[in-house]
Amino acid sequence: MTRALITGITGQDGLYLGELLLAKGYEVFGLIRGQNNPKRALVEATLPGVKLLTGDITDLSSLIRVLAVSQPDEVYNLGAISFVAYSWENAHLTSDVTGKGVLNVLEAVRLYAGDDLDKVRFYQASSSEMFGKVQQVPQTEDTLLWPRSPYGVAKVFGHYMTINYRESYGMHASSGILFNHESPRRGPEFVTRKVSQAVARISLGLQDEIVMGNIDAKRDWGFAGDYVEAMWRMLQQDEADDYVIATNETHSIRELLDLSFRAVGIDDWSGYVRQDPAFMRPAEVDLLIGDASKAREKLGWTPTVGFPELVSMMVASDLAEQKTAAGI
Ligand code: NDP
Ligand code: GDR
Repeated sequence: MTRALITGITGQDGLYLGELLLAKGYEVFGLIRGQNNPKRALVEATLPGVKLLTGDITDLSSLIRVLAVSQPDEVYNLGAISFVAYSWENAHLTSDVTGKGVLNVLEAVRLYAGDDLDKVRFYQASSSEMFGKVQQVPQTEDTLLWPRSPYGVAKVFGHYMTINYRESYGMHASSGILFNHESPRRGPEFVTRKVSQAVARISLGLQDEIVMGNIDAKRDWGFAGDYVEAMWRMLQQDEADDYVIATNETHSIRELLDLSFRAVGIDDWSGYVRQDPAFMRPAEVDLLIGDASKAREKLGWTPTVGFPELVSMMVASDLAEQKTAAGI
């Protein structure tokens, strides 16, 4: 039985990846932090049979213990402070978790593997946020990195550290440069879920408006279920490498609002949306659009869910959830 260790198991991607690996017959271990993590029950209900081990990616000693206990063939490092807006207000913490945390996991893997580095394969959750200031569109594995947030800078550190462990020690360490991916499991702080939740509540008469930041930014949005498949495929390759994972389409937040409101029968949303500088970022990433040709050619990976389908899926899920919560 192949064994996998997932950090960030309580997050959106951790849940989808856990489901994928369990369906493939893996023994799945998840790193869970805190003495009483509120998401433990959700993870155990979603991933029957998962083995949760306590630890934190800022604590190398905990990682050494978790590697020794789980003895994984594959390690997926998804754990991070992942909310870009939060990273300006918590820049040191974000650097420690999202940046140096990667080094801790790589080092724990190296210590665990000893002389036999081939026995473990490592995946790093890199991000399109590393591209930041627009240099080139669409963005590829070779596009210059120019991060625009403490989160983006921390991800660049983790990305190059992963490449460095591959080149220095010959570790099978791959990095997925994933563009935004969403789902009904997306945290409500991110724009797609914030909008799908609010639109569902507005259509049910439970909320009056949504307060937004910059609605002209553009993102390349895919479905999280598709993206975890790409992570797994990277670790099945003979050679470790870096891959852009994206849909090759970009849409503005305005288009997200259009489609989301239309999904509940509202064509003119201008009266429901207010902008507030509190949601504007000190520096914005204006345009992301990824070229995933390399992943298509080498991994045989293509996205299966388009933007309109993704929006409908999220609004439908939030409508059902809000109706249940309100007893409608
Ligand atoms: P989430 O924010 O949903 O999940 C983040 C996970 O990291 C949670 O399980 C969280 O655990 C865990 N975590 C936070 N701090 C620590 C820590 N100190 N030690 C161990 N674990 C920690 O993110 P996603 O699932 O959306 O993303 C997964 C990864 O992919 C992240 O690294 C993210 O930066 C990256 N990424 C995501 C993209 C996206 O569009 N979703 C795109 C590109 C990259 P807890 O519940 O305890 O807080
Ligand atoms: P992002 O995702 O920063 O791209 O990072 P997010 O959904 O937070 O923002 C996307 C864009 O929407 C604009 N925006 C708003 N965003 C939020 N959250 N709330 C608002 O009210 C709002 N109004 C406008 C933002 O300014 C931005 O331009 C996500 C995370 O998952 C990262 O971890 C990951 O690395 C990247 O995607 C790829």
